[in-house]
Amino acid sequence: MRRTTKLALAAPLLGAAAVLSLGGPASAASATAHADLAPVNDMNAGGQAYVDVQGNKISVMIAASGLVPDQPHAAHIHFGADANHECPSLPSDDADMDGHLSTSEGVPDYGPVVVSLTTFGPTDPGSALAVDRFGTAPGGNLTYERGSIKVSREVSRAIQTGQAVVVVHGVQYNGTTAYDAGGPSDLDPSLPAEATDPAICGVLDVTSSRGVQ
Ligand SMILES: [Cu+2]
Repeated sequence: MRRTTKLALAAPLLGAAAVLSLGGPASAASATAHADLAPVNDMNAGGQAYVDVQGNKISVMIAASGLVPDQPHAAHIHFGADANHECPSLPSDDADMDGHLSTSEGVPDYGPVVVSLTTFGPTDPGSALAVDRFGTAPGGNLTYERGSIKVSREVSRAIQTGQAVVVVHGVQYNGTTAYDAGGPSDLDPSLPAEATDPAICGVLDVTSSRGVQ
């Protein structure tokens, strides 16, 4: 219930920010984008992501549910110039045919991490697995809000042209609420695959824009 209320409030707020930016410097391109987050692996999870771009700064809001409760969920914006700008799907993108989509198996679709959606501290790709700085989804619900995240011109442009993808990681394969299955993670063999495999994913579609780039 709370999630729905928050989403209903957030969309107009982001829209208002875009309108206000009309009075800003002509060089500061702005856009708002939205992603419908759908399950990548076999989980009953989903959510919404909103990104507001103002030049080289972005504000991000994510509301998701059905995630593994009380466990860290790495969340990123992914983009690669050579990627498909899509989310991966089973079984076609399951390269090793183990029945699960790993983060690496999705890279041809969504590209590498370009922004780490941490709750505090650095947001660069080097923080992609900073598990102590991501949301933990109390009760399976993830609510994330962070403003003034600095991004490169390339990433700003990728979002403004609908080529960036939001991915929230952390899945459940064996019915427990711990990250303890799926074999070793493809990203960090010291972690179980459940901790890093993608849970929900959505392409950021531009909902309004002004002065692209
Ligand atoms: Cu990611």
